[in-house]
Amino acid sequence: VPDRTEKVYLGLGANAGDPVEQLRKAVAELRARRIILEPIALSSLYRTPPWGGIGDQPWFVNAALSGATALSPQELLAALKQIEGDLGRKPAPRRWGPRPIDLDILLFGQRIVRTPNLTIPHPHITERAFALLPLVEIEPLLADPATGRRYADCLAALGDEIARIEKMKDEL
Ligand code: A4P
Ligand code: MG
Repeated sequence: VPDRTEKVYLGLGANAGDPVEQLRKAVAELRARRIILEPIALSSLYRTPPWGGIGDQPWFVNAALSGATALSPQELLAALKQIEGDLGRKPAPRRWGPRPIDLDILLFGQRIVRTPNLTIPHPHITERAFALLPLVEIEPLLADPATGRRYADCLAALGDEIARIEKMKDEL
């Protein structure tokens, strides 16, 4: 085990191909490539309606995980993009189109990162029930490092959005 690791939280999503299988493969690759190290916590899988005015497209399967990493934020982003590509994701023809896998860095320790290609905490996290619900499941007391606001409170404020999300019987 490397002597310097940080705890990170990733959001996983897919709405093309076999989403559950894609998410399982992504987790297997994160482990096999030692991008995410034990202790790893996995959320349930959730079926979620498309968010963000992305038009008529399939529902997503979303999940979250936490684990340790020895990588820097930029190295982690590059490693996630590598896995996305290896799992068949093409550079998107349009923004927010259907994707076989989407791996987002939700949180990286307590760090706040604002660079042109990387924003942590993830920019839309507090508005997205599909990201918050699995995140709060694995870490109920987690708070936003920038504002101190609890993610559980952000989620409660989204109200009716939560009701549309379905917890799945399948697991990661
Ligand atoms: N980037 C910046 N910050 C981050 C970060 N914290 N983690 C940059 C990961 N990437 C980050 O992302 C575009 C660029 O964002 C990356 O190249 C990276 O440099 P992308 O995943 O390649 O493209 P995208 O996903 O099409 O765009 P974007 O804006 O990241 O979309 P999101 O936020 O990923 O949202 N509805 C439901 N129900 N479930 C979903 O999972 N996902 C989206 C896409 C929309 N609606 C959804 C879902
Ligand atoms: Mg993304």
